[in-house]
Amino acid sequence: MTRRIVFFWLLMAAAVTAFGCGGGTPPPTQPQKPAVFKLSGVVKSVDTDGRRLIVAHGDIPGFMRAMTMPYKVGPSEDVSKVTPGDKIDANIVVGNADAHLENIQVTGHEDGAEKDAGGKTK
Ligand SMILES: [Cu+2]
Repeated sequence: MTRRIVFFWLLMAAAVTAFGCGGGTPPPTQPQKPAVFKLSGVVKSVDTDGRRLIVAHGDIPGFMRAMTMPYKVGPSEDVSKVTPGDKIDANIVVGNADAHLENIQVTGHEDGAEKDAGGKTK
């Protein structure tokens, strides 16, 4: 064991002593802060009941290359406003176990039709 590691464990022991440890229960593990990436793409299909979109998206720097793949939709999103062919911007929120889309904004349609904020074709 290096001196640095011994010092680390001494610090940990001191912290446990200082803050107490609730009768030996381990401290709660801190949930990892989710990473958020920006997605722009075209919706290929919508699974309203399963709350999933298949999206053909461009490169997402630091996350993945351009590809077509399914994404879960976050609980606060209105899936019904999205239809196949919509162009969307969204955040991909990547947690420990999965990823989902939030802040889905329909920015247009691949046929060029504009949509209003409610997702209806103008
Ligand atoms: Cu992908």
